[in-house]
Amino acid sequence: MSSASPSPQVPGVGSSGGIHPLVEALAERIRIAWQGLPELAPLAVDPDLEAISGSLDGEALFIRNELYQCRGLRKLHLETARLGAGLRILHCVLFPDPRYDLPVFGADIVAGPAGVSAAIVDLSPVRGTLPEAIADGLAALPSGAYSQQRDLPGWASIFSPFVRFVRPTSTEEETAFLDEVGGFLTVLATAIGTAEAQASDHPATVERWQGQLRYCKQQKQNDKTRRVLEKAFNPAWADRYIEELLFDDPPAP
Ligand code: BLA
Repeated sequence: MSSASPSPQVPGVGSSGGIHPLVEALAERIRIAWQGLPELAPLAVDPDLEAISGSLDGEALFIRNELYQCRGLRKLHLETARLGAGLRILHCVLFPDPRYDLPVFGADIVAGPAGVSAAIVDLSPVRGTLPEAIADGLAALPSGAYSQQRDLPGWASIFSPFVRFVRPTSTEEETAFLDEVGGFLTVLATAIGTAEAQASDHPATVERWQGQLRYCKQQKQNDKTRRVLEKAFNPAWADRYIEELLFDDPPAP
């Protein structure tokens, strides 16, 4: 197996092979949603984890990471990647500041040469169930019709009853998924707009922090993510990337 050596050059996102149209469109939708968030500010990221490029068996590899924080969210993370064998990935997680009663937003798209195999979006509770206003907001969203629903793996017990996990099989279904993610982001943005911080040592804050620890622990059980990163780079690098960037333990509030 050949492996790429990660190097800190900024890759040509959108050129040289490009990324999948759904990945591109959703990334744009997410970036636009972020612009409306209060006190949005870039979050420092280790330069050698921010933009990674290389090649695997002659194919271009790249990972682009965009990280921000805002009032109510401690870490907004969008990753767009092309990793070997034409695999395109969008990974987005918005981690709340645990002082706020907000859920974790997560979305993932995995596309291969044969099309999109996985598209998932959720607002996941960090303390029992979702805050009522969030659950009501999600319940009121129109839901798309998909011909192929997918079953969640065991570690996915962190997701809410509103989680959407599908394999879109047409442009119409891809558009429906895009709109659904847009709806989830609007529900979250509305909640951020009215959320008030509780004290760092409030028991509810501590519980929400523990809920984020659990969220990260469960996500790290997704062997599919690890396997792809190990193959494209190497096991030690994949481990560091997962532990330090994708699902690093949240700092104590
Ligand atoms: C599945 N994630 C996958 C798959 C791959 C990746 C290759 C298998 C595709 C398939 O089952 O069709 C790979 N995902 C990645 C990589 C990254 C990534 C390499 O994000 C990042 C570098 N995963 C997440 C988040 C969620 C998520 C935030 O990172 C949800 C909010 C979900 N991915 C998720 C789920 C599966 C998946 C539920 C299906 C797992 C399974 O069926 O076992």
